[in-house]
Amino acid sequence: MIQRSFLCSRTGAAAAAMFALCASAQAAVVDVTVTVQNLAPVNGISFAPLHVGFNNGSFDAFNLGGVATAPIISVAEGGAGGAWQAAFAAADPTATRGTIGGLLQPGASSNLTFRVDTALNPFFTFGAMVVPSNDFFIGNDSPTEYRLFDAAGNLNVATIGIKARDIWDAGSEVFDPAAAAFVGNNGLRSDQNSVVAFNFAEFAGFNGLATGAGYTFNSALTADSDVYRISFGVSAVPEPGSYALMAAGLMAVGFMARRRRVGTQPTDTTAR
Ligand SMILES: [Ca+2]
Ligand SMILES: [Ca+2]
Repeated sequence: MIQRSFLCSRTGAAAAAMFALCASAQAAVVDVTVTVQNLAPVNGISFAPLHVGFNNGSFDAFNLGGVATAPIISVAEGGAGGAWQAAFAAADPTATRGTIGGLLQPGASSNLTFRVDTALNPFFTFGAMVVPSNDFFIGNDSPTEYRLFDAAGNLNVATIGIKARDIWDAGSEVFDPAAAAFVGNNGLRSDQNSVVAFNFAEFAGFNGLATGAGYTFNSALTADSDVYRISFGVSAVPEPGSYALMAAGLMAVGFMARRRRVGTQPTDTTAR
């Protein structure tokens, strides 16, 4: 009787510990699939690859009304984003960063899955060049605008919808169809020396030009036009460590149960 209750409490404590460990691991780390969609009208704007970072909310790439600096210019002029990624890594070394897809034409979508620590990196920051343009981009001004995960690790934001009026002009390169990415010669660009502002009207200035993707551009945008959507899907991560711990716990429970069963048998007739 004493031995039985001892076994039960030990088994109960071990199980509780295992569940606590597994639960915390699942709450903190998840796989997040990010899907991006170009919702612009046919033959309208396309998007360069989307640069993203799951982060602690400390990296601020630009400000409305402020002079664009190298990180956001690397996104807005050409879309490569090298300086943006480097500055992000320097500001927030434990952020989970990446780049999704290639050139995203109207109607197209792409996705990529990231393993994210939701406690360490609850915020989401993004940036992509919009083409054709000299220096237009999409992105979040406030680094804490999109808190994807709450303290318990639950997904708070299912989608981020972007309209034409949300598109930024970096103010770093003069509007010039001859020098614009996707329709012109990038080598001809010249400095604008202005500030970051909202701007989608200039896209109409590219109407009728042949794009690098082969279609003839026609903006067809109004302020309310949906142009881009970012969607988030979360799935649990199987934790090898937790499984090993659980297996070890189950083996221990099985061993103790077997020992108890053997110990309660009056005689062992097969031993000899
Ligand atoms: Ca800002
Ligand atoms: Ca500009």
